[in-house]
Amino acid sequence: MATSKARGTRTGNSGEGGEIHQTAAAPDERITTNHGVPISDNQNSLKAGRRGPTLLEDFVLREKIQHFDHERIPERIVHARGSAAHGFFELTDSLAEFTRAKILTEIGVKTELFTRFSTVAGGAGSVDTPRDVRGFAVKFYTNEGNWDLVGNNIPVFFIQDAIKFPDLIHAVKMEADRGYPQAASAHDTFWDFIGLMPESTHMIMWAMSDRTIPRSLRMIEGFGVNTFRLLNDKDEATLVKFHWRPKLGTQSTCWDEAVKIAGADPDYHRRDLHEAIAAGNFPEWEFGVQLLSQKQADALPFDILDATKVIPEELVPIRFIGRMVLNRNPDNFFAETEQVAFLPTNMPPGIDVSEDPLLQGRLFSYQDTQLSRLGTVNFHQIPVNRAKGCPFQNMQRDGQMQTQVFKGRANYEPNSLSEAGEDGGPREDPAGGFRTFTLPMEEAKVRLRSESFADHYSHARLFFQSQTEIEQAHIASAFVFELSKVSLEHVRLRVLSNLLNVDETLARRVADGMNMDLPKASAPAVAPQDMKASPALRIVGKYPVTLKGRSVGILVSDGADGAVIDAVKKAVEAEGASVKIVAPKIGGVALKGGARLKADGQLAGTPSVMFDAVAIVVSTEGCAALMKEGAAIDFAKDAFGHLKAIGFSPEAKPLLDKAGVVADAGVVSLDNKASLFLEPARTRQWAREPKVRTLA
Ligand code: HDE
Repeated sequence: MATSKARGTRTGNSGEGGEIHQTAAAPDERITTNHGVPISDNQNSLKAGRRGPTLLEDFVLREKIQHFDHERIPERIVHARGSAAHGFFELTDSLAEFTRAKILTEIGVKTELFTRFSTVAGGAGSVDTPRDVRGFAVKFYTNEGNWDLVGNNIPVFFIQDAIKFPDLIHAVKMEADRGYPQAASAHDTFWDFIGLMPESTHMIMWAMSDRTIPRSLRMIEGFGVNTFRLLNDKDEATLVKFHWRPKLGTQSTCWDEAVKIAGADPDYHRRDLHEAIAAGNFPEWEFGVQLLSQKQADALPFDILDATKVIPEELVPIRFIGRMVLNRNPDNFFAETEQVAFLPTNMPPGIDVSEDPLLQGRLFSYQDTQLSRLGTVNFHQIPVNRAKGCPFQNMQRDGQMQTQVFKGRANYEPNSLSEAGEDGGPREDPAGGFRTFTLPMEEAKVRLRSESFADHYSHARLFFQSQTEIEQAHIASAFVFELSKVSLEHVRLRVLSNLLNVDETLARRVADGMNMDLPKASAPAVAPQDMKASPALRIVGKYPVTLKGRSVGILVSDGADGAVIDAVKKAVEAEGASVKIVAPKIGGVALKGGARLKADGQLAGTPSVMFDAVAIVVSTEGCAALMKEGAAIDFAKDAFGHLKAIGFSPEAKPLLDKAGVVADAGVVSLDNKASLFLEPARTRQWAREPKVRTLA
């Protein structure tokens, strides 16, 4: 047990109250009950005799245990697993023509923010790398009130109307009777729902793409998904879609790699974000908008109120107007990451919603869910949720966990108390307050879906046909993987019959991958149209070829050449990547010449899936020893299978041979120059893929 004489703690549970080193601690240092009573012994409960039963009287014990018993709050029904950081937003280009929201008009002003990334389907303790959509929620603490932009890393959604959300989520989560699978869409009920809901086809194409197995939270795009409105001083409206673009580019893992990371490091993304920020490598995103007038929107061949549709950048370009930098880790996971409550209804004056029926449902849901999660209407007073940079004041009073102490009698409005010299409290601000767009409407009240929402396949086709060959193969293979976990044959057939409306070759590849005959195409509500391909929808070829923000692992052994290790390390770090030394034992190795090299990770717990590229620098004897270690063989084999660059000292060759690594442009001897390894290390070796796996 740790002891601290300065703090006057005891040496242990020695009975008789233990030995007291120092009788008094300074009042601001001593541990107290929740009500401030100083505690003399935090090691022993109060007992009737040294070996006797514990007494009910022990309020110190009861308070501590009772608080602990109530430590958990209900996890989010969706997006339960999340990681977050503080940062700032800075505007670089003003939208004053379109909006009166100061955050979008005041160039150079830095606005504090808190951003939480999440997976959707798994529980709070689930792993970071399942195939899943990632949440991308940003709370800007603007000086006109909080603005919460609660988006995803995919620009479209599964459903068109909020009334289907509980069904979608029930279908994707663990199956109701058996309680599994956790954090996985590869099961009967999810695909049953997808097959029966053709409107989900576009989103499912994205979900089966590599976007849902990101390399890092620092490397995902973000989208507001729903269409919003900007309102200027004259209350004129412009329709808007919001975008986040990572400075490091959008990067993904291989599926096999994601599966292995789940075992090797369930907290892979959380750790990566935390470590990058702690090291001062602050992740950054560009913020962009697609702006369009109602007239432009009306001319599009799809309805911008339908969240299953994407507005191709080639049609309406993104105007980049600012940046977000995440530069501070949370101090306390629960207080901040867990208690943060995002509300799509949080918008400063000048930003407004559209009639998107998905968004309309969200306007109710988030406030409602916070009541069950945080248990009180006063959740806005929790520090991470509290508006900063502007007051929040109104006539709402009382309620559980009220922390404000209001003065005076003014708890209603209007009042004339100020005429009697009392404080009358805050008033409406017709000029500067939030105003809703005046939307002309005169229609029958109906429970119907707009016919303009009926085309379920054109955008799915657009997405698939805009992908590179590599990405198309990954999409087809992801369908095969997921559907092969579906035990109900009629469900697989229904999905295939829908896919036929997207792209016949895709449907055939998926059917072949399952060794099934193709059924007839399902009858679409509206015949799909071919659209002009949108290369912006790709990942491959779009991300920068760089080592910046990446990580390289160097596997070493006793007797390895320190100069080679050093050269690789220096070259890699000069490109902005981090290096970790992996050794058979955590104490490190004795290099050639006797110098010791410390290890950052032990081989069995630090497989190559943790890195973007690897180097293997060993001695002849070291290599012989490693060839008896399954973990060392897997290190090389997986790096090769996951299309990573492998730099090696000539002594490592037998290990590479045993691991089945064959020569190609990404397998580089470090004999000549360490820097030769850099070029392949900056990207994945896509050309190798057909050699290491059969894709659909
Ligand atoms: Fe959410 N969503 N959602 N969602 N959502 C929640 O709110 C909901 C949707 C998104 O890090 C919940 O505070 C409905 C689209 C993110 O805390 C809940 C519908 C998009 C997060 C809720 C949607 C999102 C949530 C659960 C269909 C992308 C995590 C906990 C109408 C634009 C925020 C909570 C965080 C969380 C409801 C659809 C993004 C239940 C009813 C579309 C990033 O209120």
